Amino acid sequence: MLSTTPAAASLRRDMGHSRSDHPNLVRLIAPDGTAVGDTDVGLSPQELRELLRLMILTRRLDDECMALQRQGELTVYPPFRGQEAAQVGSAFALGPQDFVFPSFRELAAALVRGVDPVEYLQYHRGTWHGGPYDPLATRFAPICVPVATQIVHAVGWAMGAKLDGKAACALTYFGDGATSEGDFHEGANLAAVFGAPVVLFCQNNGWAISVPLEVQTAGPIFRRAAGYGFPGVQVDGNDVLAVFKVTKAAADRARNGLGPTLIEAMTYRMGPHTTADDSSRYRTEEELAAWAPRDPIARYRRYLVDAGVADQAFLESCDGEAEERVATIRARVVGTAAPPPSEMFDHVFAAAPPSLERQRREALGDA
Ligand SMILES: Cc1ncc(C[n+]2csc(CCOP(=O)(O)OP(=O)(O)O)c2C)c(N)n1
Ligand SMILES: [Mg+2]
Repeated sequence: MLSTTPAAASLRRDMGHSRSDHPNLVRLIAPDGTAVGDTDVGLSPQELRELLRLMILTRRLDDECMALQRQGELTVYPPFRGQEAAQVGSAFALGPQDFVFPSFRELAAALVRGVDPVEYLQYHRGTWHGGPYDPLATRFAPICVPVATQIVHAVGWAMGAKLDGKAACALTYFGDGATSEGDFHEGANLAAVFGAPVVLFCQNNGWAISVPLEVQTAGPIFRRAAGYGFPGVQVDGNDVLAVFKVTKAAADRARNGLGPTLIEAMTYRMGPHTTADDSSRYRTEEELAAWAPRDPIARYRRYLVDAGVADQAFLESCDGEAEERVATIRARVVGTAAPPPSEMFDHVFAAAPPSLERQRREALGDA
């Protein structure tokens, strides 16, 4: 396990998760809620409020999932606290015809896309493999734990969409750590050569389990796009409007036949890697404290209230709705029964070979 040494910490400042280090970072709302760019991104006041409502709801759900795991109702859970703007802003920018290829930390994006969170959470409850939601109906591919493999799935889907003449794009989520995998390179290169309509959306949350960014990657991730021959953009991943804007532009570009875009959303994982991880063993309280004031929800709430788009009554309704909806989700998750043990022998062979039949009889005790 790697720790953050003083040298690594100073490198971290140089590589930076802060704006001064990256003058090209796209940011429309500063951490204190003031507008620093053109915040007219083409959304109506109702849609602007919807972004906040979704971030409040998904954070409340994320908290509940942590509690459900601690109570033994989920086996393991990877929280996304801190990454709400990156996921909500990007998923909100897609059209119904587009297809999302997630990693394993995108419950917020799933909810925005209309995936039933109870069906999604069956994966983490261990009651079904891969999530029983219908990927075709929701246009949200199954949760993908093998790091970076979803990138090549997305590129393949996008190449197919292009061959079929569909005006649709794929968007794939992956982390900073995933960009060290061959699948990232292979997917990006293939997408470029074939002009595949795909958005490569990297949530750079600073860590790949206990490996900090500066030990993982020596240069800014978004700059790699230039080497493949397509645009790369770095965005403040905790600024929901900026994320929406760059993702919408990348998706429009892809659907218009102009090929891929790499988006690097600078964000931070406020929780542990998963419920099986103790992040206090490898990162400091100071680092967490430095990210707290950059919270994506507090910043956007402040902006909307100051702009007169949201009022106290709206904020209270968001909290109330989140409580209610999450209570229903909890009850349905807890009420999901384990499948019968016999199911582990199903779904592999159309006609089970004798050896499997024998194992089935031994395991289930039926002759
Ligand atoms: C191919 C592969 N190697 C290793 C792992 C173990 N693993 C799971 S998540 C993870 C780190 C991923 O980091 P990053 O891509 O930054 O995503 P994040 O967890 O920060 O969202 C690793 C190494 C895995 N699941 N798949
Ligand atoms: Mg990461």
